[in-house]
Amino acid sequence: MDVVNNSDTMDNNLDTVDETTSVQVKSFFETAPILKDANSITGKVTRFIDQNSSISGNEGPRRVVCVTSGGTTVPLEQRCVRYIDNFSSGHRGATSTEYFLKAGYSVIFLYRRGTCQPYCRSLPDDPLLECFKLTGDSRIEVRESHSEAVKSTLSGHHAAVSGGFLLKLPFTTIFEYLQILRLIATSMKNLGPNAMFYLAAAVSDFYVPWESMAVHKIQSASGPLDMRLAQVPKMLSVLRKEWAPTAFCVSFKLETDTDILLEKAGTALKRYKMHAVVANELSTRKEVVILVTNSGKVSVHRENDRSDVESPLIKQLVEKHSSYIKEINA
Ligand code: 9Z3
Repeated sequence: MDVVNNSDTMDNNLDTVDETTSVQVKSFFETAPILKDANSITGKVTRFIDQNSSISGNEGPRRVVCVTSGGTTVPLEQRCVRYIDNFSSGHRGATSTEYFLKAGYSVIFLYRRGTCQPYCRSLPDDPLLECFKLTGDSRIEVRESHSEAVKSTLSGHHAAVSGGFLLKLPFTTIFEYLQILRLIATSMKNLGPNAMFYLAAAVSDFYVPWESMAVHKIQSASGPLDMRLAQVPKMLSVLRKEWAPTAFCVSFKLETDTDILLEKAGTALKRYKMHAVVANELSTRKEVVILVTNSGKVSVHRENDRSDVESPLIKQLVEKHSSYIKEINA
């Protein structure tokens, strides 16, 4: 595969997106396939934000976080038969959502269809088939062995959804993901510093632009496949500078080579003006992450192998978000 890898130019301007990124972003959205159900998604997001921003507690207006989760796909054909995917299970996003809800945040959970869902971690992979059984008189019963897991899933999920604190929005492709993220971000702009972005989704770096994509299934009879992938424009700087400039932004940096992880995380922090970057290595990502901010780097570990690294991580981020809100409002 011939990968087009335009090297990033360091963007030194604090307030505006550099010209090249701006052109790439514009072209990405102008040529992307139209987002299905855009009106319905906009309606859901607007209602959710209106309802939650009108709730006030001891610490001011209720905070709203957009948690992104799972991996984006890159279609290779417009009538898609094949696509490029990545490893992300959505565990990080789903688990973090539970801890944000527990900390009193409302959550817009932007997740890849079919990946992990909040409160469902303790359920078996096929809950309907394994958790339930049919009784002799055709009623459905929870199997004793799974009743605790089902109870905690139902009660957690019910409290969040029926309370109106959790909005779940699915995506599959990179085109859907970025269009919905933009829609959410521009709607969250009015929340000012009470908004947070927690960008845990594994977002494709390369894609096939819609207009240069084969319409029908690519034929194997033509021999080996040469394909040109363009670079996905760096949306983090646009999110930060244009879509929701006063929101608290946390991005993730994933590497498999620990020697370059912290350097790359530090660069992302500065280049995209993030408030925090969570650095993680593929094989240890459930045990330890490193929280990189302007005040330094802190390792965050899970307490034991039955606990979640997201618990101390979200605690620290909530504290940092509180300081940020105070600073902005001072
Ligand atoms: C992460 O680094 C997440 O922590 C994981 C979580 C994807 C590793 P799982 O879903 O894994 O629980 O299986 N997410 C961000 C990865 C990413 O695409 N980062 C971009 C980059 O590294 C910046 S936005 O360039």
